[in-house]
Amino acid sequence: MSRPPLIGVTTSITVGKHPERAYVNSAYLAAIQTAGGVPVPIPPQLDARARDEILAILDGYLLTGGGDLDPTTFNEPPHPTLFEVAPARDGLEIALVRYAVEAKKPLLAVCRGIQVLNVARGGSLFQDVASDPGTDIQHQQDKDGKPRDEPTHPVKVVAGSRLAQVLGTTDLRVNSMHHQAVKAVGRGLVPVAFAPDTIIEGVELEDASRFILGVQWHPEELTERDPSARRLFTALVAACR
Ligand SMILES: [Mn+2]
Repeated sequence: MSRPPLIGVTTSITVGKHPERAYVNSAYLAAIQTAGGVPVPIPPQLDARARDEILAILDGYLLTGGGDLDPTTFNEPPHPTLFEVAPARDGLEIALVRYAVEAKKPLLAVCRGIQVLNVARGGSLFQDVASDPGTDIQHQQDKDGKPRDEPTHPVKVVAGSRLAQVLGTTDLRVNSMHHQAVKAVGRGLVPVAFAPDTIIEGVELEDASRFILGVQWHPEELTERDPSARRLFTALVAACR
């Protein structure tokens, strides 16, 4: 195509505030534009008709970070530490994953996004990593006042995976701002990156010809300092061409 790829970027929704708003961190929009794509924010307030119309026009998708998924999406009772649960957003993003898989369009899923990707494929989540499964790694570095763009724990990527190929490395240090994590892995997904405590930090679709990748860290905050973070976005845009 001659025009640059249009990349749908999912947005957060204000929970318990009035007026209700959709919003997205600028870092996602900057990362896509720097990589040559055109970001198109998708608000959770779209109805099914509007959602399907916009999804069909877009060339690829970026699932962004945010609050916790409603655990009813994976048939578990809610944990008391759940925050910013937004069923409208869950519904739109789960529909988006199913559409991307069926329509064979590229998808990069960041932080909450990897969790949505997993749940949309029938997987489940640890609802509060600190207590279940429990860990001595701080996966919520913001709680310690660490800046969002500062790497905090190592990740090992499976050699030969699509993710390793895209990142250009199997060893990296990542930032970490997640309350939850992938537990049971969803259908057709392969875990391909791990923190030292065995928490899953990356998944991809088994079908290696497809660009469906999820990472548990926030590469959009690391693009200035880490070439592997930039490569995730340039690879997404390239896969959409
Ligand atoms: Mn982490």
